[in-house]
Amino acid sequence: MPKDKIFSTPTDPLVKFTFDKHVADVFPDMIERSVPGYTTTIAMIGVLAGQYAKAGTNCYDLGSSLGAATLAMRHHIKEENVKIVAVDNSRAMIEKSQKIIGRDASSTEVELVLDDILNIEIINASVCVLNFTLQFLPVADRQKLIQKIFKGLLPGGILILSEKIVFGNQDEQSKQTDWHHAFKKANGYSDLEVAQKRTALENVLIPETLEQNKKRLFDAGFKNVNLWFQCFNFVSLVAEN
Ligand code: GEK
Repeated sequence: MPKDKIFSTPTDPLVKFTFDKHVADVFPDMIERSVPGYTTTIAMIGVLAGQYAKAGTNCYDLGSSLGAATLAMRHHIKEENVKIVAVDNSRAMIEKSQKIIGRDASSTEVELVLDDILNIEIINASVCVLNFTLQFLPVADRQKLIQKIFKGLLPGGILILSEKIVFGNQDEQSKQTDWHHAFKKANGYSDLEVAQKRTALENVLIPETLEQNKKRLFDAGFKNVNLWFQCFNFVSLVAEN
């Protein structure tokens, strides 16, 4: 697995973080060492998809990157005629994921789509996944995306929403941020890498509170919203329609 060294040398001026070829090339290492619990969220997306995907429906992986959640779903779905639609607006990610998914022999159909998740249609869906993607959308666009997902889900369908979050309480915010940085350092990132990545992500990754995320889901019409996972300032929710 190629190692992420993108922010290892001092860079001035730092450019805004984008999901380009350099990032796609090191993405599995980057996300595993940066997002506490990432491997668990991927594994449980598979488990949940195995439970909720219905025959003859679509499952959506929105902001699919290299297709880790798509593959997890694919390995657990046993129902017939399910199609997984994986969408990402990074050409580098889609091209690389095409190769990775091409090497996987499972039978569930996968369609890769290079587009903005705000543009695509969501129809006949039993499972939708936003695994650390919503945080990269402009805040003003988030409600209409969640609304579109709600409308595209069949009765009994679910949205799995994983996000980095912030805390209303300043003391908790500062402690959880410290703990997250300690996690990154324990995974081999230097102070410089942590600091430069943080700056590059400013106004690119915009986290909200758990309450704001839950409210958005309820406002869209979801009946039940359950927190199934939290590790420091990273959470995952299951919303049922
Ligand atoms: C995983 N879910 O491995 N439209 C489409 N894609 C987008 C958009 C958009 N508007 N904005 C961002 N992306 C993956 C991890 S990474 C999370 C998701 C992270 C894409 C972007 O190109 C990138 O591939 C992904 O969302 C976010 O389970 O890097 O922290």
